[in-house]
Amino acid sequence: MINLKKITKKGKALFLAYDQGLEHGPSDFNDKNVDPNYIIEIAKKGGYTGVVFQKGIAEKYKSEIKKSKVSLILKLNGKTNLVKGDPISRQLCTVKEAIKLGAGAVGYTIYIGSKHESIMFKEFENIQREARKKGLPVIAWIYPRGKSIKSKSSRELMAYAARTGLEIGADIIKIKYNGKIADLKWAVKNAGKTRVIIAGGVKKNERELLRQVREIVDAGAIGLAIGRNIWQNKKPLEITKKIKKVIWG
Ligand code: FBP
Repeated sequence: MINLKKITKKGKALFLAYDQGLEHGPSDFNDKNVDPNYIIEIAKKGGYTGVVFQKGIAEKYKSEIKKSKVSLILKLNGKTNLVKGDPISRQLCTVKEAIKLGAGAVGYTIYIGSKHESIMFKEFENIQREARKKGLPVIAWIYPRGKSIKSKSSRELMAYAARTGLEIGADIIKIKYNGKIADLKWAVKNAGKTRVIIAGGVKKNERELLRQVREIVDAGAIGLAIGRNIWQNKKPLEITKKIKKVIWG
């Protein structure tokens, strides 16, 4: 089994996700959170077990990330949201480069159901093999997307995403929660020994967010990789503290 100690605490995880500048564009940002240093500061002061960046930010802010002592999770692929149709996210960085940048884990997004999924599976295969050799954990963001998935239920898709992660050799999979705890429990079961974390999604009110975190923990997921709900919050450290209390007690 791969060692997840660098990116977990007592077996649980809280990652601060900040790849939205590429995935969504600057529309997610304001004057404060547009600055990667603001995110590094939250990750450090908030005691996050990892911070997710693309290669460019990891390079330009290398010394600040190192100083923060927060584990770097390097996203190895990405895309903008400007292209429409079945999504494909291609590799933008190698495992070797990630290690050079000090990464404690690497991440890769696969859009299952997209007509391009086989290309992403192929890239993931190479990344997973390379990461295994170096003892680096691999986190797969698995999002069902594309024309072909329209008729499938969210329960079926969530469990399929989780199971895919186990089948392809991910150490952790990041999936989206449909809001039904019974469905998430089933997805976690399908992931077997692969750990499950949940994406934050669009910013919601505090009560709703904390209720979801409670359910995520109760369903057996090990935590979250969350972005907008933290750095779009006016008091990111306060909300972080509340989330941590639910995860770690
Ligand atoms: P959020 O907590 O902000 O949703 O971030 C989680 C995340 O998985 C990011 O890593 C990624 O950029 C984004 O969500 C993908 O969102 P989308 O569903 O729009 O593709």
